[in-house]
Amino acid sequence: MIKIETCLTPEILHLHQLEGKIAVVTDVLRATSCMVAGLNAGVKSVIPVKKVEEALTYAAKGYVTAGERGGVKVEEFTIGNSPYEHMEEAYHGKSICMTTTNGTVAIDAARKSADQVVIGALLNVSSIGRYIKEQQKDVIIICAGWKGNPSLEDTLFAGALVDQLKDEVEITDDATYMALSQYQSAKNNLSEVIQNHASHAKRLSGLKAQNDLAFCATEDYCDVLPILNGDEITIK
Ligand code: 3SL
Repeated sequence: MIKIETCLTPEILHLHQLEGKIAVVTDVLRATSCMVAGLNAGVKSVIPVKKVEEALTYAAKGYVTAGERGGVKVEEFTIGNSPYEHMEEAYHGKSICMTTTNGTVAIDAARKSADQVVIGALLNVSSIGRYIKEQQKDVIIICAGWKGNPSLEDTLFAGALVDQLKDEVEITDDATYMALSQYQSAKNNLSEVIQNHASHAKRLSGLKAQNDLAFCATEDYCDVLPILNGDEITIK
């Protein structure tokens, strides 16, 4: 049976073993939602990097650059971190180099030892579920959280994924069980729960990003499976 565990924040990733596992990295608000939505719309690939300076070296080579610090677009970048920007036609067929406060940091941590890194959001949760059933490998869900703290929206994604897999996986830690029960109690009004209770939703509302909140809370908006290959995330 597939074993599944959840790391609620990258700060405690050192307590988990990633070798041989599929790491599903999520940052529902908003990094992985941007990646999923952009790739689904026609973006060719996403290159996640940890630092703004690194992204600027891609900018110098003519790449589109995207991301934020403190939720706000980095001035020199082409676009910020709204999924609506990532879906714009201007970026179809292009590779986007992206750096964000938590999401790309979690991807960077996962890539060091996981067997595969797949990018999850509520937007593509069923597609991830199907892939895991196909692969029959152990899984770790890595939630990006916010600056070392767990976040409600990423925990809900973990629960949504486990809910789909619950008859076929062995839950090996309390965090996964907590995520599953949190999701099961919120699943009929996910968007409201996220908008009313997630601290990052409140932060983003202050930045006038309310439209992103409802979009990122949409389960199964699309059916794509973004996977990290080398330095690039592409759709399988
Ligand atoms: O922390 C992150 O990686 C971002 O997704 C944060 S924000 O939603 O763009 O503020």
